[in-house]
Amino acid sequence: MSMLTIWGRLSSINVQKAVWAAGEVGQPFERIDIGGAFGGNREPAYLAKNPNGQIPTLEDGELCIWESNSIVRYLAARYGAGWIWDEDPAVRAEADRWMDWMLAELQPALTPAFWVLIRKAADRYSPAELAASIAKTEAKLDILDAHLATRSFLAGERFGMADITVAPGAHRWLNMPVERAPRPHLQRWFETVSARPAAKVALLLPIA
Ligand SMILES: N[C@@H](CCC(=O)N[C@@H](CS)C(=O)NCC(=O)O)C(=O)O
Repeated sequence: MSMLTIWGRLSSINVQKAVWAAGEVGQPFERIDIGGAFGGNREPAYLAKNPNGQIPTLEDGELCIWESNSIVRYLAARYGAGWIWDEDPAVRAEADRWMDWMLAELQPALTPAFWVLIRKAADRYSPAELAASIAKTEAKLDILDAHLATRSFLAGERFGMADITVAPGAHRWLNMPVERAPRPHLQRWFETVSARPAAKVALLLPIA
C-alpha cells in the first residue's frame, strides 16, 4: 500500500477535506504542515508541486494533485469505489453539485466572517462585509437544511464524498460566535457525519 503525502496545515478547511477523505478510504498518509504560520508554500520546491502556492496538495506516488475537491474526488474514485464514490452518474452528479456549491457558494459566503471572528483579521473586511457574510451563509445553510430534510446524506441514503467536502463548512459555522437560526436537519446530519473516526482526525477543535 503506497503512502500518500498531504501538504497543508490542518487549520485549513481545504486540508481538512483531504485528510478526512484519506481516512475514510483507509489509505495511510503523512501530512506535512505548510502554509499559514508554518510558511513554506511559496518556496520553489513547493511551487513546483502546486504553482498556486496554496494548500492542500496531494502526492500519491508520481501523481501530484491540487484543488481540494479534486483531491477528494481522486481519493474517492481511486480508493473508495463502492464506498464514498458512487458509480451511478445520477448519484455522482448530486454529490458533485454539492461539492461545487461548497467551493462556489458556501465557502466564499463564510470566509469573511471566519477571518474577522476567528482569525481576528478585522482590517480585511468592513463591518458591512461581515454582516453580509453572516447573512449569506445563513441563507446558504437554509438551502442545505431543506435538502437534508428528505434524505440522510447529501447525495441520498449513503454517506459519500459530498458529505466529506461540505461538513467542514458546517463545522466552522456551528463553532463560530454568530447568531444562527436553528436547523434541525443540518444539525442531525452534521452530528452523524462528524462522529466518524476519520472526521475526528480532520476537524480541528477549537476552530482556528
Ligand atoms: N480552491 C483551492 C483553495 C485553496 C486555498 O485557498 N487554500 C488556502 C488555505 S484554506 C491557502 O493555501 N492559504 C495560504 C496559506 O495557508 O498560507 C482548494 O480548494 O484547494
